[in-house]
Amino acid sequence: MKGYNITTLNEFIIRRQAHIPYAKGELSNLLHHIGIAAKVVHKKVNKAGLVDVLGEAGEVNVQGESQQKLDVFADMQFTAALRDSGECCGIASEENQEIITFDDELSLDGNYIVCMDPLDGSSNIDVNVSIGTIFSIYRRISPRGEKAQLIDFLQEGNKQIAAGYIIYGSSTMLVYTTGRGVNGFTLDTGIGEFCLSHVNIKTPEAGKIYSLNEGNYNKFPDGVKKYIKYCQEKDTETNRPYSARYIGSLVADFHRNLLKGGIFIYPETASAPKGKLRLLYECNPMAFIAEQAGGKATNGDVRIMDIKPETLHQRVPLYTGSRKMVENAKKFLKEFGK
Ligand code: P6P
Repeated sequence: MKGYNITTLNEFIIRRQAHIPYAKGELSNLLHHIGIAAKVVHKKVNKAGLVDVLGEAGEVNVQGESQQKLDVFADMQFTAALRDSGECCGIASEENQEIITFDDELSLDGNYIVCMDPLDGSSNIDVNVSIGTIFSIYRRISPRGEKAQLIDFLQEGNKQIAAGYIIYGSSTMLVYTTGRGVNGFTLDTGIGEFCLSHVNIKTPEAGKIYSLNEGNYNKFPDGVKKYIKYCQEKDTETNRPYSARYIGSLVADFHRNLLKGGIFIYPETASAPKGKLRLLYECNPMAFIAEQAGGKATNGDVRIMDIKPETLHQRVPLYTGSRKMVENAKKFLKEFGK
């Protein structure tokens, strides 16, 4: 009999594995290593103001964005943890132009690949705003024992085996799904464990929050402009006006809406016809979580997870969150134009 009533991430993963026939613990081991890297990055993020990890690393990443030192640190930590797991044969990261293949014997036999944004929202690091790590896990398509190939990474989001994020905020939480619901774990720094804190998260069917960067208003499609005005109109029957909430850190905006209900939108704009967010390691994992929590995720036309990726860093528009709000926003796009 345990002397405490907490369930740690590892206990939860192993307990869930017991329900999966023929599960050999490979995915469990991979998720365990992601948890380890998350704790290491948490420690560094929490000290960001104290140690010399603030400011730019002087490099720029494939997106042309200046790499903050914590970006580089997080990329290194998650890459090392995924390699150490022996279950992952390669990764696609926001911080690297090409895929990274792990060529040691154990990893070559790894059954999984991971797409990740090691530190999303990094422009918020030095102003102490919540940031996050996002990951998406697939079974490889290429033969085990050989190097991972690009085809392993260009799979539709509906092929994801698992997806999740870590939010480094007022507390550090790891939220993930393996297709059997969404669960959240809060890091208890006293014992160094992620402890189950949000069981079987379901996002409200409708909410009162809309999240998008209204600074881009003039560049939005008419359907988005009309939807924003709809959100701002007074109508007590439909709980409007909604509240505008936008942190500028996808993980933070998504997590708030997941728990409270709401819609997050990063649409195409005149200057960014495909939007800004990346399909493989931002939109697909968030879409998997949103749908598993009862919400939706679309590019304005089709389900995010049905989009066939063409390139690693492909961008797509994203409308995600409460089912009724996403469906309503789509109606505005259909009627007034994307
Ligand atoms: P904007 C952070 O750089 C990010 O990739 C996401 O985390 C966030 O949702 C988005 O960009 C914010 O973009 O153009 O509103 O600053």
